Amino acid sequence: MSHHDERTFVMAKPDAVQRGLIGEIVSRLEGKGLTMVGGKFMQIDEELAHEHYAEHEGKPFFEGLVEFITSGPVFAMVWEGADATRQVRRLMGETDAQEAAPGTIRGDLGNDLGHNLIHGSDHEDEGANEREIELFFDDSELVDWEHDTAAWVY
Ligand code: RTP
Ligand code: MG
Repeated sequence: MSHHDERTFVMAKPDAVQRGLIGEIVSRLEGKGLTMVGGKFMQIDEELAHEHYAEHEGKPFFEGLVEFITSGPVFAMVWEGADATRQVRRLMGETDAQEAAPGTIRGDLGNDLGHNLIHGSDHEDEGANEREIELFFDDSELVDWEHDTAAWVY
């Protein structure tokens, strides 16, 4: 990992998997020049869902959120690049897919607030990226590599 790079946790949610949009999501992050350093197709269990969304425990939408995220397989990923956490959030768009701007993943392809295709670590929550990466991946599952290209790949 080069010194200016950051890693962030990303997930294609169950709706993205069901709709065949894993490739599209990966494509958009690749297209931006970010680098995938980890990825696994998996089923999230109740316990992992509670841990991952712990910040929302007790909120009225929490149980529905857990039910959704455990409803089918997801594709969990780690992406690397300069300012990667914030860059991914920009590509994702707003939480409510009905309000998200066209051009963003949620704005172009997402259905609504609950079905918004993609998760990315919150760049406003200090350390959330590292915490989430640790929750989903062992170090041995992450690959240290660099695009053998010029500076525009960040
Ligand atoms: P995520 O964590 O899934 O990447 O989404 P986010 O940061 O954009 O949004 P966040 O506030 O962390 O909320 C997590 C997920 O909970 C659902 N949600 N429902 N008022 C509601 O009913 C409500 N608010 C949030 C969304 O599906 C959101 O992705
Ligand atoms: Mg969030």
